Amino acid sequence: MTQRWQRRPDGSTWGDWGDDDELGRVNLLTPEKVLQGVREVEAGITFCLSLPLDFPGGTVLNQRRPPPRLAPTEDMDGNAATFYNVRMSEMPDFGDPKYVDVWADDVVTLSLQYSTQWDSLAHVGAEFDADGDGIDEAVYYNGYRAGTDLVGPADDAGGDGCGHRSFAKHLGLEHMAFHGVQGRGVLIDLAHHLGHDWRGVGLDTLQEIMAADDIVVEPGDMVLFHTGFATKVLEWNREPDPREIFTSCTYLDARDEGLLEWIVDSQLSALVADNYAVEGLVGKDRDPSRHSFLPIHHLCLFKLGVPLGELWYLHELAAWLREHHRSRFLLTAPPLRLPGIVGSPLTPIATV
Ligand code: UVW
Repeated sequence: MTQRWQRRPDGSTWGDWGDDDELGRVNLLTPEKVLQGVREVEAGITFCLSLPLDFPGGTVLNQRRPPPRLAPTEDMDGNAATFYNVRMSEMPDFGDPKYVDVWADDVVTLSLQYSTQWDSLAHVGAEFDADGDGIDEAVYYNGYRAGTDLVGPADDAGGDGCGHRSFAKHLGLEHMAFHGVQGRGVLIDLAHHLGHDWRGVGLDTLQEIMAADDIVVEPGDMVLFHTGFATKVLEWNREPDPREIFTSCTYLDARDEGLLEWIVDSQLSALVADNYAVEGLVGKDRDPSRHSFLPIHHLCLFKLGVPLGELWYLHELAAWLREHHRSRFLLTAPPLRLPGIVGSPLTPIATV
């Protein structure tokens, strides 16, 4: 065990699960929490909580994240193999015409946070004086260091000898994948109560909605906010309206201190929404002090160790739960077990 910090951020969970912990509040997904989720299964109906991964379409939402490019694999000469029509007899060293097989193989270039995704604890860190020398350094959850534990092409240690040019030596999503992301999900239906106008939701409104729908969040629950944004993304059919995509539906109001305290106190294990970033990108901030651009990312990923789910698709699940006067379900949502990844596409499943 190596303690990587002398000072931890106020209100953080650093060290609570050990000096080498890389899971944060995912540790609260215990066997008992899985059983609590399983006990919510009554009808045996499943809901896919992912958008098709080539949505939202284009790069309007984020110019750094292009849509996936799917292609056939190349043959041994570097030519794109004929998709669906590669016969064994045409493959090098397998030219025996007695084989009947035809083959399809493909490859994708995928921005891991293009669509339905998990953000890992390696996604957002902060400049913070963790070693107590009076100078801020770039650190992540539990004191893991940029340049040492999370390396990029500019670092001497960049690359892992396996062709990865930038990766999380620590805090990557493979740890969550191996732990297994399963437990009780709780859906809070903002869209039903607030409609589709672009507005922030603070603690008062959240508590009113939770009281109206009889929702209780307990430690370890994974909390999902339905805003209706992903439903609009589907309606735009890969051609999102460049103005509406930034001004539709609700988001969590990160400037509401009470809401941030609720995230801390509720001990939720994961925070998920069907919108772009859980919180809003609300434009120029007049506060001149040094602070986080996205306070909920800072609180969850950097301080608490709470993974964020974004652009999940919650439309049918929300409708079914409302019809049956329920808010809880079994959620199964592992990321890819690809070592070193900062974000991951996934196909979460809700079982009711
Ligand atoms: C933004 O890019 C704003 O959010 P995220 O990286 O969490 O998707």
